[in-house]
Amino acid sequence: MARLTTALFMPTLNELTGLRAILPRIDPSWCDEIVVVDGNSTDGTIDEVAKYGHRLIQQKGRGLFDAWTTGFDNTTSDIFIVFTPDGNCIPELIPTLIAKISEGYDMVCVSRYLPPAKSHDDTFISALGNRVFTKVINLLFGARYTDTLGGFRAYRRDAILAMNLHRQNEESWLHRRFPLTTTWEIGSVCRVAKLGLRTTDIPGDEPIRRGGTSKMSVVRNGTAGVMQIGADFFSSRRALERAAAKSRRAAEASSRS
Ligand SMILES: Nc1nc2c(ncn2[C@@H]2O[C@H](COP(=O)(O)OP(=O)(O)O)[C@@H](O)[C@H]2O)c(=O)[nH]1
Ligand SMILES: [Mg+2]
Repeated sequence: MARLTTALFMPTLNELTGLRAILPRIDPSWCDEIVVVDGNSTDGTIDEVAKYGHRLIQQKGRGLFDAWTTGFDNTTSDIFIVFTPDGNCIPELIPTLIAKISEGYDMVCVSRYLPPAKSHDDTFISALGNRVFTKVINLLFGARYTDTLGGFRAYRRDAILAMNLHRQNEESWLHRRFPLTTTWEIGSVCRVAKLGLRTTDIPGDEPIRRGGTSKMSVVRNGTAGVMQIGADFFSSRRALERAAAKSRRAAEASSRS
């Protein structure tokens, strides 16, 4: 089988300290594309990325969901890896993620709760939130995830298209009115299970964040997460396939014009 190509996507918003520590540990030969999507940083993040010659895209929209989508829409590789350069992800795991997808998985999650891995960054609330979300999702979708909120993952490009992850916020009136998705984590774990795609977890510690501050809001993300699980649970597989087909047609039409 031909070698799969890989895109590494990194979102940044005032992440200079993290970038200084993490970028030297990323070997560009691991990937075919490296794209940084920046949310208009003002702390020198942009200059730091430029030193490494990675492709930098300034986000036009706002928020993390928009950053994920911008990264995806600007890459073409077979594998799409989401990696936050804030110290929370171990770059040396990237080759393992690529190898696992190449074995035939559609999504591979770096799990902070699959022994012997552990999170050094969790607060009491985030640890509890993770446990509850993972238990509920496993129960509702008949899955066996160990970390449903971790963002460090590899996806097969075709699987993202089939799950319509990049267009989730446009799927229905409900999604447009109340953006249910703050990023892709919850949609993907629900939809991989719904579509019967292949997934696995690999253990990976979550080191402490380097500098900067988390922009994650427990209330906002928690509420959006609960609403999204509900929306994915009650919508049919057929509706998901229709939404994915609609996005595909829209993409084809815009590439022709
Ligand atoms: N492009 C972009 N990146 C963001 C935005 N918000 C956060 N980030 C980056 O996304 C990653 C995760 O961010 P954060 O909100 O701090 O979440 P946490 O680290 O999971 O607590 C970090 O690398 C941030 O710099 C945003 O609005 N746009
Ligand atoms: Mg983080």
